[in-house]
Amino acid sequence: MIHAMIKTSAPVREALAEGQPVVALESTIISHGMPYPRNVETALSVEQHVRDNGAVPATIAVIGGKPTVGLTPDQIEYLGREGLNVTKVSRRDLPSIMATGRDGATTVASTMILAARAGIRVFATGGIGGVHRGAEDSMDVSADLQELAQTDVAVVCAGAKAILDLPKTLEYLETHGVPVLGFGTDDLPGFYTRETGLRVDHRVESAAEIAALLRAKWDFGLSGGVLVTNPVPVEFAMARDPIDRAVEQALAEAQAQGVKGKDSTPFLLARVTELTGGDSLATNIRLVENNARLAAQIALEIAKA
Ligand code: PSU
Ligand code: MN
Repeated sequence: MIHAMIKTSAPVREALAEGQPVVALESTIISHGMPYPRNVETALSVEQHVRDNGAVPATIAVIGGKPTVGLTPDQIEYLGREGLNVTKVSRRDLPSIMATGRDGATTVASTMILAARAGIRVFATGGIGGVHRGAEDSMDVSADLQELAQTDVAVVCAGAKAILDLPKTLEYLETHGVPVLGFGTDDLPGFYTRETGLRVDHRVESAAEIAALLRAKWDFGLSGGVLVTNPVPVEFAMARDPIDRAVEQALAEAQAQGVKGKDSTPFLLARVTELTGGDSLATNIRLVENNARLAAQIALEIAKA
């Protein structure tokens, strides 16, 4: 069941062997998504939220070339401290990092790949990558979307940041047959904000309902992922104006500095965090914890069946 090339931690291995609920967590959010030391604190707190809700956390990365499912606190601290010095690893980067025995932080795409090969079906993060604004010229579409199209993992997120072209992101997911669920909402959440004015495909009200949909999809052989969007709790949501302004400025700076390719998302994330001050980081942390909670509940429902 677990791919022979994957290294698992003892708690994750035991949970999987016993059919206990496990939730995958990514590591690019640690190295490239938040500043040190809040990134490390958040990663550890998110793991604790998974445990408090009855599941086993499996933070995922490539360590010394080994796809690793279940990091130690020391490994999380290392990835967080190194930050941008750690290689950001998406699907296309996995072979070289593995073959050369290096370390890498996994994106949503590569975390899905490792989770699936370990037999984990539920994954919590903050925001996914998507179709970038101006993609009609740059063709910058995150590999996260293509992974959702093909890998059998449910990804719980708070939507996607407005650094992206959200209508095009939804179109891409529709084309590739990826269901976009709204947890207690008809409106696609916008990461820092609860609403975007765009509609999700299907509203769901409980973890049990989500698990039933996942079973229907996978039992029927409809391969690929599901995007579960979970709005940030009201008390932590931000107003749209300051976020929109920060996003516009960050995008203008990226263009002026010629930032592109895999550097684009980390650059935009860091600039939006800097421009909006501590507020947006606090929101970011709370929404990932909130997603960890829901993911654990979904994993529990799947394990029951
Ligand atoms: N969006 C966020 N925070 C993040 C990311 C995206 O709000 O940390 C990270 C995730 O790891 C995601 C990756 O998979 O950026 C997408 O990068 P790219 O657009 O280069 O595929
Ligand atoms: Mn890209």
